[in-house]
Amino acid sequence: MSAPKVGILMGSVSDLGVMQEASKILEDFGVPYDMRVLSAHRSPSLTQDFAQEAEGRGIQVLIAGAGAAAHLAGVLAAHTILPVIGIPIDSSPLKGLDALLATVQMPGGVPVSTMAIGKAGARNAGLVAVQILSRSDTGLQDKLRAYKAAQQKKIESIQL
Ligand code: RP5
Repeated sequence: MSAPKVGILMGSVSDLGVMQEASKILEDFGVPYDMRVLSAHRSPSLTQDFAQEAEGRGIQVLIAGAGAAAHLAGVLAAHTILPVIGIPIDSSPLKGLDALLATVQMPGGVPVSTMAIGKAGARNAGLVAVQILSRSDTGLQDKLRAYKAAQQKKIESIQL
């Protein structure tokens, strides 16, 4: 198996159903990834270690999903220069609005590129990771063009 180029992290195994939308995209584009449960609150030192070691392992992008008081993406961003894409997960009574604000409202200097709440956000996180990697990979550029063309074809084929 090839070395992972993307890290997919989630705060709890209960986030897996959402985060698999990101991993499916990476599989479709043939991008190797390392997917793990890492909690900013429940396993802070493991989270820090992962963030600090990721770049040296050849990982180029981190995708992090968490719900409620969602600090995972921000904590990862604090410990790495890799781009971090955050996904707010709708796992709390506030249906992800809490996670959205916690993920998107990073203080200046520590960016987290925040996607939409839930599955659409996870899917788009996978696509943004592919877009970042595609800047130095023409094969991925071709696959992204084909992905866009397929979406357009689907719309064109709708007959009401
Ligand atoms: C967050 O709390 C996780 O990312 C998850 O979305 C939420 C609930 O976690 P569990 O109590 O289901 O483990 O940290």
